[in-house]
Amino acid sequence: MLNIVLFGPPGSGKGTQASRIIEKYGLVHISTGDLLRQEVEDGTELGMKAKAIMDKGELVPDKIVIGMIRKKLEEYQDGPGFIFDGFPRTVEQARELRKALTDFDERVTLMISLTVPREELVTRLLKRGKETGRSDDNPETINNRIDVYDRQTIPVAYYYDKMHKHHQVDGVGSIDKIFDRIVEVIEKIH
Ligand code: B4P
Repeated sequence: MLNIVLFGPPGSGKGTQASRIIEKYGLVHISTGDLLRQEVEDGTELGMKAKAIMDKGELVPDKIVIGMIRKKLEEYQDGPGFIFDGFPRTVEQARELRKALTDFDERVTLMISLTVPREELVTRLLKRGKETGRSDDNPETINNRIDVYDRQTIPVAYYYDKMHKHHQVDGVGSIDKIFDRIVEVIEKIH
C-alpha cells in the first residue's frame, strides 16, 4: 500500500493536490474536513457539535476524528492505499493513526508538507470564502485557523521528522507545478 499524509496549513492546497494525487495513484481519499462537513450537511448530532467548533476555527476533539478515520480504514483496507488530507492535526491523532494502520499491518509511507507564507494563505481562503460562501473562510476564523495550526498541528511535522518520513514541498506556484514537485517526492520513495 501507498499511504500518504498530506500536511500543511489551511489554504496550502491540500484538498486541491489530493484530487490530483488520487487521479494518478488511485488512492482512497480521506479528508477529515470533508467528512465533518458531510456530517454538518446531514444535520447529525456530531455535525451540529462540529459546526460550532469549525466556525470558530478550532479543532474538533481527537476522539471524534479518530473514530471517523477508523471506520474508513476498515471499509477500504483492501485498497491500493490512502491519502490522508488534513489528518493528523495533533500528535495524538498521529499516534492513533499509527496504531490503526498497524492493526492492518500497514504504515504511513510518507508525509508531504506544503509550505506557503501566511499572507498567501489568507488571500486564497478569502477568495474561496467569496466564491463558495464556506462559513469558516472569513477573516477572523481564517486567522484563528492559522494560529491553531501553528500551535497544535506543527508538532505533527516533528513527529514524522523523527521517523524520516517528512518531506517539504514548496506550495507556491501553479497547481500543475506543485503537483510535479509532489510526484517527484513520491516517485523517489515509492
Ligand atoms: P479542512 O477541510 O482540512 O480545511 P483546510 O485546512 O482549509 O484545507 P482545504 O483542503 O479545504 O483547502 P486547500 O488547502 O486545498 O478543515 C476545516 C476545519 O475542519 C478545521 O478548521 C477543523 O475545525 C476541522 N478539522 C478538519 N480535520 C480535522 C482534524 N483532523 N482534527 C480536528 N479538526 C479537524 O485550498 C484552499 C484554497 O486555495 C482553495 O480555494 C484552492 O482553490 C486554493 N489553492 C490551492 N492551491 C493553490 C495554488 N497553487 N495557488 C493558488 N490558490 C490555490
